[in-house]
Amino acid sequence: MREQCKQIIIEAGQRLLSIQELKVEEKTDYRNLVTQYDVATQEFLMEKLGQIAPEATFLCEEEGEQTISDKMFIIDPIDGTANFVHGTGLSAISVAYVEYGELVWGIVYNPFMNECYEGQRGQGAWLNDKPIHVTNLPLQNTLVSVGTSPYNPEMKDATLDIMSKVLTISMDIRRSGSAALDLCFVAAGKYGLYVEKVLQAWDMAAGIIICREAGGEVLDFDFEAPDFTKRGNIIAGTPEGVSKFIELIKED
Ligand code: LIP
Repeated sequence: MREQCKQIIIEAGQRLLSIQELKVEEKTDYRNLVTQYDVATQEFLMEKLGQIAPEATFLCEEEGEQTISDKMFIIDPIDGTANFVHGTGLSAISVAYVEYGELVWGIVYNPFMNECYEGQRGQGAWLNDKPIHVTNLPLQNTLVSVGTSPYNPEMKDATLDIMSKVLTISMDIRRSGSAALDLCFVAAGKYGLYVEKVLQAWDMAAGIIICREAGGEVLDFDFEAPDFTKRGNIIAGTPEGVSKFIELIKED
């Protein structure tokens, strides 16, 4: 099933490489954007994935079905929409498949960098069909991504506090603008840790299973497994990196 769905996701991603004039609209405010390609990609994925798993429901970012059930897809048609609008190349289609409340597999495909990340429960994680694993470097020798919760400006001070803390225990910080890709960068050993508050289910569901299957630990700010069907916070990284970060925030 994952392979069939992957081909559909790749087809959807390829369509984003030949876009015409973007029609950009604001959702909640001037930072939270949507384009006709977000909506068209979501509609394409719902139609084609629905043919593979007709009994599954959909929990998707853009207007439309947001139904939680025993068998469901959780879809962000374009994670990193602001990046897509500004052409930075860091945007991805994120699809997770869930059965009876458990993540079964996740696929995050960035067509702009031709990177397809996958993870399947109990089977591992891959980048372009090659196995991936979190880094074995100590946190201080790794790059750390900190998300800035741009749709929630009330989080600014908390985010800057996290950045300040993380700078003391890592090589440097990065901010990509795509939660799905940040989780995959941890899985592929590019980052040692990724932290962000106020993410939606579709930002994180696929990246969570990819990161876990690559040996990463993924928790929320209550130090529990995040509920990937709801809005939440993410601490994801190597077990050592997550533990060091939690030690740091517990000191507060
Ligand atoms: C985005 C995330 C990003 C986060 C933004 C937004 P979108 O997803 O991937 O990390 O900081 O708040 O949620 O809206 O581009 O699909």
